Order: sequence, then structure tokens, then C-alpha cells
Amino acid sequence: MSKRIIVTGGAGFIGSNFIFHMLKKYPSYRIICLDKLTYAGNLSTLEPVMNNPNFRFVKLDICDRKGVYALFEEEHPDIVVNFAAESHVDRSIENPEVFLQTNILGTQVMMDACRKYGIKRYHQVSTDEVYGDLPLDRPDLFFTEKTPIHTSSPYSASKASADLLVLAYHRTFGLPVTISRCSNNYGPYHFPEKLIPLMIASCLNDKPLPVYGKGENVRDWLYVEDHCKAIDLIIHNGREGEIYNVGGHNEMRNIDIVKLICKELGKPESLITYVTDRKGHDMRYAIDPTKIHTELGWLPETKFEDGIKKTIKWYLDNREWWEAIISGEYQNYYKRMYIKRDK
Ligand code: NAD
Ligand code: TDX
Repeated sequence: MSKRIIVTGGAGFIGSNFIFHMLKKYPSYRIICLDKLTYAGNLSTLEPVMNNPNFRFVKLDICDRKGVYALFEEEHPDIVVNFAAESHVDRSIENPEVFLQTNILGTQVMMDACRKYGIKRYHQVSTDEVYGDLPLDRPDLFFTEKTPIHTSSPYSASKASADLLVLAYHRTFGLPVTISRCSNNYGPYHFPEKLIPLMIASCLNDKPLPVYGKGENVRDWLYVEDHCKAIDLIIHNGREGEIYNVGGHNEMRNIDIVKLICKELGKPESLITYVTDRKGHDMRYAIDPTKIHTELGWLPETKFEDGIKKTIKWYLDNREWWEAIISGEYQNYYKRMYIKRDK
């Protein structure tokens, strides 16, 4: 059956990959991408689908209540998938306010529109960062959906606040919601301020590779397509009011990722520069994905060794995409974040 889906934040990394996945898998669905096009949103990313008659792009802020209501009146969506967010932890440490506006108040506006115009499903794309971190010396511990929220950064606090609001709208107003909390994604169209694309781009330009602290922090990496497939399953078959953790049991230390990227690109490890640690830096994330596996049959399909090769190849083949980004306003961000940060 045909469905109309509003995807917010679809000009960003995961949202765009989700749009590609959905348009390919469900040729009868109409996908409406709503995106403010912040520094992290890139219209050129969506170029492959711009002429698809089942796709529409609308430049809009999720905090713009009037604009969001007008779009709902026009499109009558069945499903909303809310990816739109300020997503970079380091920027949230620099300037928290916009994180609270977009990630919390924007979520509220989207859910108010869902209440006003009716919806079959509102899906909130959340993150494993809401659980805080795990110690390095307890490899037996994992985040389950029952792990208490315990946030570290303004980013994760804003995402956790949004999650609480989503659950409140379910209980108080009966809004049919689901939440996914995924671990770190990697893959094509990842903005080059995040660890993996930053290291690939820097390696290719023979620039220093800034590793925070000792590089011992652990992240649980998942290929972006596997995250998109998980969200697809949740919006179609997930139970209302439920949270689903998404992750592929692929924990790696930052330093090992950076060394692997050097090796794949034939660059010397002497490019690695240890820099001052991130404030409040979470030590380890590790997801227990048992619930989504047993309830919805989800399992990750791309192994890290294949996914990282595909990702590196994508950055080699699509230099113009990330070079256009790092040649603009990004330069100022890079200077603020990394110049004079060295230990
Ligand atoms: P991203 O920064 O690449 O993209 C965010 C998109 O949202 C951009 O296109 C931006 O223009 C848009 N946006 C920002 N503010 C907006 C606003 N006010 N109105 C409309 N659009 C706005 O982020 P991403 O990495 O693709 O993450 C997408 C979602 O997934 C986020 O909610 C993030 O918290 C979550 N998440 C990310 C990861 C990860 O590893 N990247 C892991 C788990 C969860
Ligand atoms: O230059 C760097 N050097 C470095 O050592 C950068 C940018 C990062 N790091 C470290 C910090 C983290 O331990 O690498 C790790 C990964 O950092 P990020 O790519 O910034 O991701 P993280 O902070 O783990 O958050 C990500 O995963 C959860 C996403 O950005 C979030 O949006 C998501 O919710």
C-alpha cells in the first residue's frame, strides 16, 4: 500500500541515506524531505532523487510551526521520521543553545503537527549517547532499552530531553510513537567534522589527524544502510510507545580506526597528532540489540572491514562533495576547533 512519509533532516548524512533506501525499496511511496539546510545539510546530496516524481524537497525549519502545519495540511503524511537535529557533540560544547532549540523544541513542533493533523506513526531518531558511557574495564556491560538515561554533553542532553517528550506525548496524548537509539554510523555523505570522514579527508590532504586524549575511547560502529533498514522495520512493524536499540556489536578504539584509515590509504601514522581531550568525553558506547533482533528480525548486514573499505572508496570517488564542504565556512570551524588545540 502506498504511504506518504515526511523525513526531516533528509539533506544530512543518515536522513539522505534513508531517503535513498526508501525510494528504492518502496517505489509507490511518496517521500517529502523537510530540511532547514544548516551547515550540515547539503542539497547536492539529494541530487540523485531530485527528479524522482515521488520525492519532494522543502526547505523548512522544524521549529517553524506555521510552516510545518502548512506542509502537513498539504501533504497529509502517514508517517513522520524525525532525523533533523544538531548532531555534533563538539559544537554542542561550543554553543549549546541551538541544540536545545532544534533537538527539543523542533521535536515538539513536529509532534504537535502530528497531533493536529493525525498520523499513523511518529518516529524519533535518537542515539545511544542518551545512556551516557560505560567503563573500559567492564566489557560485559551493554546499553539495553532499560539502561537509565545519563547524559554527558549538551548534545546528548538535548536528545534525551526529546526522547522524554516523545514518550510523554505517547502517554498523555496517545500519539503513536517509536524511538530508535543507534550507535555511531559511518558511510557515504558523512559530514567531515565527524571522526571517520574527518580522518579520511585529512589523510587524503596529508594533514594532521587529531586524536582526542589517548585515543582509547570506544565507539560501536554501524554501516549507515543497516541503520536505515532498522528504521524501515520499526516504522512498519515496531510496537507503538517502544524504544529500539540499534547496533552491531562492533566496538573499536578511536586510535585503531585512525590507524586503519592510514593503512587503507597508504599514509604514515606519523600524521596522527594527539590533542587535548573533548570535555566530558564519553569512554565507551556499546549497544545490546537483542530486542530489535528478536522482535523485528533485524541484524546488521555489512561487516566493518567491508563497510570501511566501501566508505573510503566513496570519499575517493566523491572528492568534489567533501572538498566543496571543507573549502567554505568549515575552514573557520576547523580553525576554532583544532588550531592551537595541540597538547
Ligand atoms: P547531520 O548533522 O548529518 O544532519 C542533520 C540534518 O538536519 C541536516 O541536513 C540539517 O540541515 C538538518 N537540520 C538541522 N537543524 C534543522 C532544523 N531546525 N530544521 C530542519 N532541519 C534541520 O546528522 P546525522 O548524523 O545524519 O544524524 C541524523 C539523526 O540521527 C540525528 O537526530 C542524530 O542525533 C541521530 N543519530 C546520529 C548518529 C550518527 O552516528 N551520526 C547515530 C545515532 C543517532
Ligand atoms: O577530531 C576528532 N578526534 C577524535 O578523537 C573527532 C571529531 C572525534 N574524535 C573522537 C571523539 C569520539 O570518541 O572520535 C569519537 C567519535 O567522535 P564523533 O565522530 O564526533 O562522534 P560521537 O561523539 O561518538 O557522536 C556520534 O555518535 C552518536 C554522532 O556524531 C552523534 O550524532 C551520534 O548521536
